Amino acid sequence: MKISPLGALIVSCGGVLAIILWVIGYIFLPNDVTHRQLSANPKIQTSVAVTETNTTSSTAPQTAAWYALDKAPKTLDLSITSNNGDNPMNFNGYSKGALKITVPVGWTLKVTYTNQQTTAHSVGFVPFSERESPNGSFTPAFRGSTGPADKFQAGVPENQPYSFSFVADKAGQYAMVCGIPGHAAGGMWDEFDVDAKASAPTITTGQGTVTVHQTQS
Ligand SMILES: [Cu+2]
Repeated sequence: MKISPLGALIVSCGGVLAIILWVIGYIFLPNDVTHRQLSANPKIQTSVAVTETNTTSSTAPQTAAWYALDKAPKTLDLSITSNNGDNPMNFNGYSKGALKITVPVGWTLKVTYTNQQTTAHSVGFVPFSERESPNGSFTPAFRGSTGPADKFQAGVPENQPYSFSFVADKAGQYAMVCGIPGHAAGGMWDEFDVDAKASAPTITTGQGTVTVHQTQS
């Protein structure tokens, strides 16, 4: 096969041009395109640092507790649940005064109530003398302390939480009751105290008294 001089010239020029372009690219393109300086590139991560999460330590804060200080001052968050325990007439598993929640006078309570049972229930804060009221006639102990009237009186169905808040502005002994007629009398009540001398909220059960320090996360 005969090679034409013109063809040889074009191929030669093409080769020279390619070499020139490669040199220009090598010098002027940024490092992350050419990877010519391996030491200037980030090292490939070959191991993952393990961060200690401390979830099982006995000193870990009890973030799952149903009570916590709110971010707002002098405010206690309560997550009250009527669970599917042996006794359906319960608040967080406690009934007939087995639980006592105490707050200093003037504190605000932010209450979220969840009923986990198929039977309707509710929660409200009433005078201690009404803790076993048989007919469901209750008086709010504080302004707004029985929450929405319809929910308190008729109860709420399973897993439809509702919230309300009130200011515990008068010292004394009170009760947390279910508003459904017969339920409080059947044991669905626990104690709520407003203490003029207390400096922090406390939760008292058969296991002792816990001072609430943990802020809601
Ligand atoms: Cu009830």
